[in-house]
Amino acid sequence: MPASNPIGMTAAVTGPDSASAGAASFFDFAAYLEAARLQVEAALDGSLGPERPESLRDAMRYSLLAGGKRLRPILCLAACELAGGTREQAMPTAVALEMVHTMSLIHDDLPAMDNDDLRRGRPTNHKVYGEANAILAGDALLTRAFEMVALRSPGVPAERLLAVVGELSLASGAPGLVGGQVVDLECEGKDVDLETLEYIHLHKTGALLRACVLSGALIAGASEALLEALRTYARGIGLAFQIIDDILDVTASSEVLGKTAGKDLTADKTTYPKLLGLEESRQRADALVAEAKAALAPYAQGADGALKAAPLLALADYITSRDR
Ligand code: GRG
Repeated sequence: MPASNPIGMTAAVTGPDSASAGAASFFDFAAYLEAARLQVEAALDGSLGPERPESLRDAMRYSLLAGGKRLRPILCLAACELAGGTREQAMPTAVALEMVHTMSLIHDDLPAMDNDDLRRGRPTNHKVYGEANAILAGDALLTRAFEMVALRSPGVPAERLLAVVGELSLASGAPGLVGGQVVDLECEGKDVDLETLEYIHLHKTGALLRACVLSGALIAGASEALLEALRTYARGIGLAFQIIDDILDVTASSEVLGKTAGKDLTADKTTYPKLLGLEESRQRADALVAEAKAALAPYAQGADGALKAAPLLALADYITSRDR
């Protein structure tokens, strides 16, 4: 039974094994997503303390509270719950992940990088606050992210927080976002093969999505077996997410996307549709999502019959069905 959710996509309201488990296994993904999103929005709103000067606080808040799908924090919360933890335990880290993501969007939009005017349906940070302030707002969000984990995560054992700091560092730095961005910029205007394209996206986009699910699970003290399943899940959704992003860049409007559509073509970037065509790109995204979901099959149903992995399974489907 499809349901339209409040962020503009059609979600399947389904359990992970609805065919065999019957009506009791139905999971209302639209309701789940909206409730989690509202909790994340409230936590984000409360996360920026009395930053001084006010101009810095305004620039940080402008981008952090500009909307967006909040997919990364929701993935973190869902992974924590799958591993037996609570939303309260994971929320500071979920906020931290959205801060890192927002920082990367602010910096990506700068004239020295992708040079864009529109993000999340509004003028980009540097268009409103100037380039220097946009860089500094990004820097402040990045460092505040680590503060959220290290100093504002009550009730989580210190060694688990240390592991989360490790994942966040790997995802943000040269082994993740920064490395992927550098290769992406170096490849502009060049012919890029599928292997290099995959490298770019596993680092630029995939690394942070991986950190989201791993850190959520680490907070709850997940087993190595579950962490390994989540690494496979994250690889699948990370690449699928980017393939869909590439497809939407050519098929959706700037109005719906909230960012400039057709950007990859004008920046002469290699994309999945350019290498594989639209149809094969979509098939590849579907196959990656199927792989991601298969990795979580052993965790689909808890001993108590609860649909433990339902949110992560539905989030994987959402990645390919989203329209923005
Ligand atoms: C300074 C440490 C440091 C890193 C910056 C700029 C940069 C390095 C990396 C660029 C990373 C980047 C912008 C990747 C694109 C990821 C992507 C597909 C973003 C869109 O994500 P959505 O669709 O956006 O989830 P919303 O707005 O919904 O959150």
